[in-house]
Order: sequence, then structure tokens, then C-alpha cells
Amino acid sequence: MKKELTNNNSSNRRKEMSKIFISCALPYANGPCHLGHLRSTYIPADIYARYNRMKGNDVLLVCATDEHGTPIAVKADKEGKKPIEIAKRYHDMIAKDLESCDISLDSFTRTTDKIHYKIAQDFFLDLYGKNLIYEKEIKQLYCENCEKFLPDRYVEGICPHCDSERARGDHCESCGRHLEPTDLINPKCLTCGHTPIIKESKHYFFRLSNFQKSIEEYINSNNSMPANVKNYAKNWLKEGLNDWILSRDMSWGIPIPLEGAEGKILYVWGEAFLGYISSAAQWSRKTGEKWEDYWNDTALHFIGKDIIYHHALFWTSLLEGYGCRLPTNIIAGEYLSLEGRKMSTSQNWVIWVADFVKKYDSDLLRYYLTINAPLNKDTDFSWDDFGRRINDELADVLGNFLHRTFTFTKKFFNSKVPEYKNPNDDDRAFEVDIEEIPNTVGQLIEEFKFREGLVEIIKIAKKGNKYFNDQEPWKAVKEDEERAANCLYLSNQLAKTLAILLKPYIPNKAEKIANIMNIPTDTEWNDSKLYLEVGHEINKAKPLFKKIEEETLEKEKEDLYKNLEDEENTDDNNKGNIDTNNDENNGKNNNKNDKGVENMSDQITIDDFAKMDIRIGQILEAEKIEGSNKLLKLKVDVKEKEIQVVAGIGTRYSPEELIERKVVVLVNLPPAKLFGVKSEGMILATDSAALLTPDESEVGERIR
Ligand code: B3M
Ligand code: ZN
Repeated sequence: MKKELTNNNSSNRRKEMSKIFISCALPYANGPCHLGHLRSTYIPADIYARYNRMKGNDVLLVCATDEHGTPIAVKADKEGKKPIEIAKRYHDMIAKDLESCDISLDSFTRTTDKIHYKIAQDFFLDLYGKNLIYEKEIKQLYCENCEKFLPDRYVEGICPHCDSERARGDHCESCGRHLEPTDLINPKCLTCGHTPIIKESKHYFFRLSNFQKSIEEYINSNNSMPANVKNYAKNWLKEGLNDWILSRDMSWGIPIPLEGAEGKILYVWGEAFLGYISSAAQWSRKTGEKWEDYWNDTALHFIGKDIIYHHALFWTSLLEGYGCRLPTNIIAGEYLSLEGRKMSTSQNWVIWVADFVKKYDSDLLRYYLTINAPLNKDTDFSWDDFGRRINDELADVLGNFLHRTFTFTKKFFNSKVPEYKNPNDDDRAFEVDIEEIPNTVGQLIEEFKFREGLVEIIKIAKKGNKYFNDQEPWKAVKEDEERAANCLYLSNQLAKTLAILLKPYIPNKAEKIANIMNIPTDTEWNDSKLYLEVGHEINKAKPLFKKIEEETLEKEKEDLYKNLEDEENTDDNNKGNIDTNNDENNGKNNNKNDKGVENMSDQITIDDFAKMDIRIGQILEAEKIEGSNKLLKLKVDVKEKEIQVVAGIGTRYSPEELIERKVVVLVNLPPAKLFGVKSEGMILATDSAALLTPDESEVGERIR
């Protein structure tokens, strides 16, 4: 006799199994959330948290806004506001963004909360008392006009590595290198434009180098650590850990709680981690439960890949020094680009969460950002691909399966789950698939393979459609009612299983499915293995997934490209494609580490390269695209054919001077529309839109 799902299964609930502390990286309170944040960190953490709650585990999911650091202080200066006002503005926005996507945080606090100051200062004092922090005089830039030191973003100058102007005190956007303010050539105070002098100043250093061995051991012995985190960490460890500066000369931040340290604050990366703890501590105050019980059982950090170094090496060393249990695991989501270009908030090449959810159900975003690629791979958001997946997968596969199940049940079986008798081979095989799917998906989620789990769900829905087609219940109901009944019995069983397995991924839609199915919405994961009883009555079907129209997608793309245009017309000193506004990532002491990140992430195989069909072409026709300063419509001869390409070189070349010019063209891109104009390839050019000049090659020649 099969166990059945009823409205009072809650009494059979299993007792709590483990307590799991889950943190999401703390967003800087200097801008709202964009899709990249969600993809790398918040959606994966939320899927994992929801799944574990459904497994009967006790989860504490924490986050906070990271409210110190120079970007916020600089923004405040620019707007003539106090940093705390800026921080509050974005804290509120981010809280809304996360809520709008159903990120089920148990606690979302701020690093400017009083208790955070105390926890961070006590932590510092503990390490200082253990002689793990020491003082040293170092040379710093000082603006005599503003009477202040100029750490990080307070100063700009020429990059000593690549000569790019307007490199910041901590980072050069052009070459991506980490800098010290004193490395800059011709530095200028960002506030007043004066040239700073060099002045000695006392700073506090953490003996990171002491922890080389123990952190190596920690990383090497962790068998469940995702490969990307482990590999990055191992590579950096090979280069050796250097002591790490923990203080700054500035006023916005947490004061160093020592005599003689007046005017000095904790470096933002020296206290932000404690935000995980101070958020949890505030939750404890409210609930009376002990967050330590969670931390000491299982502690997981979900982060973006740019801060693997900080978490795997700094934070773990700080914890080790403090004498605290190290995190059980660190899960890092990689980058999201937008329509093939690196996201850039300063160039407005970005989609803000708030804008997205105004127009689309947030579950569509959760779905797309999860299924689009494994977490440990960089990936791209493109409107066309988004539309394709929503339409082909959610609407045509999942939605269709559910809809036909519900409508047939209503039409032929009076909305009641029919009997299941004398199953045929197809029925039996399908039944096995349905029985296996909860474990398959659960296992994948436990291994942080969120995409793979979701792919399995879509696959079984696809199988469901095939099974349904093969059984032809619309015909069978007239000739062989038992066969139609079996088909609808099993289809309803799968629909119920899907309603439960989809909960961690797309909680709203899952709830809607459960409502139609007339099953409880507070089901646990293993309830998906229970059967709907024969005769269980379902409710009327409602449309679950609406298709996104081609025109809607076109409009989105147009608006996005327009952003870029507007931005380029007003601001041309930021040509790098690097996201700039939200990162104060450069706590790393030596720039070799930065290069380590770049190299590893950017490598491709020779096979990847061979996939690109790059040819010499010749421009036959060129014209401006209305409404755009940058885009030109080109007709290009690549010998075998003529193709139409939209190229962003209009600010540099006039259409006339392009005629007959030889160019380098990537010809095997899928056709796309830019500004409503079809584009069948890509003309290769530099960041500054300069064309490559292949004078000595023949039209049609392939580049390898
Ligand atoms: N505030 C944001 C980032 O670099 C930074 C994270 C802190 S986590 C302790 O992605
Ligand atoms: Zn100044």
C-alpha cells in the first residue's frame, strides 16, 4: 500500500536533523542589486536554504549590508551627504530587492549596527592581545589641503603598469591590477584635486603569514569544497600568504579600539566578515536561540568568485587566530555578463533587480539565472536566451505538461485523480522515473549543483509530455478507459512531485501549482514521494507560465542599448568593461594574486578557439542606424556570402570611409537583432572601436 499525501502529513514530520548556518556575501550599501549579485550569491544560497528547511534541517540564513569603505564615503562627499545617509538609502533598496526575489533571509542587518561595532572591535582586540596583530609605520599619501590621508578610492593617478589615467588608489580598471596608493604616478586628491605628499603613518597588520600551513591543511582536507574555490585558494597559497594591513586613516568606519590609534579605523575587509556574526547575533537576541549552535554544526558561505581569496584565506585565518571553528564550506558563484559584455554599473550596462521585477515574475529570473549555467562557470544574461528558455522550457515543457494534466483530469475524470490498474510497460517505467526524481534532484542540490537539479526537473517534465503523447488519453478514454486513467493517475503524481521539488527554485510558481493540485503548501521534500490518493480532487487549472513576446524582448534590448548610448554620450572616460561601483576587493596584499584570478578564469582551450570562424571580409555598404550614434549597419563580403553586421564603430568611423575596407569578422555567431536590425556576425575591433587592418590577406581567408 502506497503512502499518501494528505492535509495532515505534518504530524509525520521528521525531527530536526542538523543546524545549518548559511551566509550570503554582504552587498555594499552603495548601489542596488543587479542580476549579477542574484546569480552568484543570493539565489543559490536561497535554493540551498529552502531545500534544507524542506529536509527538516534547521537553517539560519543571514546577511547584512556592508556599509563602510571608501566607495560609500566618496559617494557621500560627492552628494554632500553623510555616509550613513547613503548607506541607509541603499540598505533599504537592497532589502527590497532581495525580498522581491523571495530570498528567505532570517536576518538582514547592517554593519553600522551598534552590536556590529562591538563584535568587530572585540574580535580585533582578541587578535591584538594574542600578538597576531602588530603595528608598523608605512608611507601613505596625505592631502595637506583636505588634511587627510588618502587611502583606496580617495586618490587617483596614472597606473604605473599600463599608463592608464585615472587609476584608483587601490585598483587600475584598465589593466585590472591591484595598486597601493603610493604606486600611482602623479596622484591627485579626489576631493580637491591637490597633489598629496607622502607621510608616514602607523598601521596595524595581521600576521596572515603565520597561517600558511593551517589554511593549506584546511583547504586540502576539505573534500566537498567546490573545485573553483579549492583551485583558486591552492594557487594563491602556492604564492605564500603575506601579512595583511587591517587599518585605514579615515573617519568613516569602525574605530580601532586602542590608545594611540585615534583617527584610524578598521579596514572594511577587516570587519565585514563579522557582519555574518553580528547579523546572527541580532537574530539570537530576537529569537532567544543560539546562533553558535548553527555555526558549530555546519557553516556555509555563499559568495561571488571575486571574493574567494578573502573568504578562503583571510577569513579562515582570522577565525583560526580567534580560535573558532572554520566554515564547513565556501560556495562561489561566478560572473554574469550581459548580452556578451562585462556588466558595468558606471556604463549603465546592467539590469537592476528592481527594474526587472516590475515587469516580470521574479521566479522567471530565479529560473533563468539558475538553469543558464553551472554556478562555477561564468555565464551571460541575454534577453533572447531568457525569452527562449522561458517560452520553450517553462511554458512549452513544464507549463504544458501541468496544464494538460489538469485539464484532462477535469474533463474526463471530473477533476479527480483516477484509479491505477493493470499498468503497461510505459506506465511502470514512468512510475520508476517519478519515484527516483526526488532523490536525484535532492542529491544534486546537496552537492551545490543547482542547475543540474533543475535540468533534471525539466527533463522529467519533458518525459511526462512524451508519456502523455504516447498514451493518447484523449483517444484512449473512448476505447480503453483504464489506459487513460493510468496516464492521468501518473501524470497527477508527477505534477504533485514537481509542485514540491520546484519549491526551492521557484517558490511562487510552486505554490500556485500546489494550490491547483489542492495539496498543502508547507510540504517537505520527502512528501514528494507520497502519492495522491485515488479520488483526490484538484482545482481548476490556471495559466502558470505566459510566453514572452518577441516584441517585448526586442524592446528590452533596445532600451538596454540606449542606456549604453546615453552613457557614452555623457561620459567617455570609462571605456573599460569592468564593473566599478561595487567592489572594494583589493585587500589582497600582493598583485600576483589578482593576476591568478584573471588568468585562471580567462583561459580557454584550443578547441574553444577553433570553434570561432573568423574571416577576412570586405565592407560593401555602410550606413548609420537611426537613433544610435554608435551603431552602423554594414554589408560585408566574406567570399562565400554577403552578411549583414551591426557594429559599434560609428563614433570612430564615418560610413563613407568604411566602404571597401578589409576587416576581420567572426561569422558563426547566431543572428541577433541590435536596435531592431539583424546582425549576422561581429566585426573585430579594439575597446576604443579601432578596426584591425588585415591589408595583406584575401577576402574570405580564415584566421586560425
Ligand atoms: N561587501 C561585496 C563584494 O565584494 C563585499 C562582500 C563582503 S562579504 C564579508 O562582493
Ligand atoms: Zn584634497
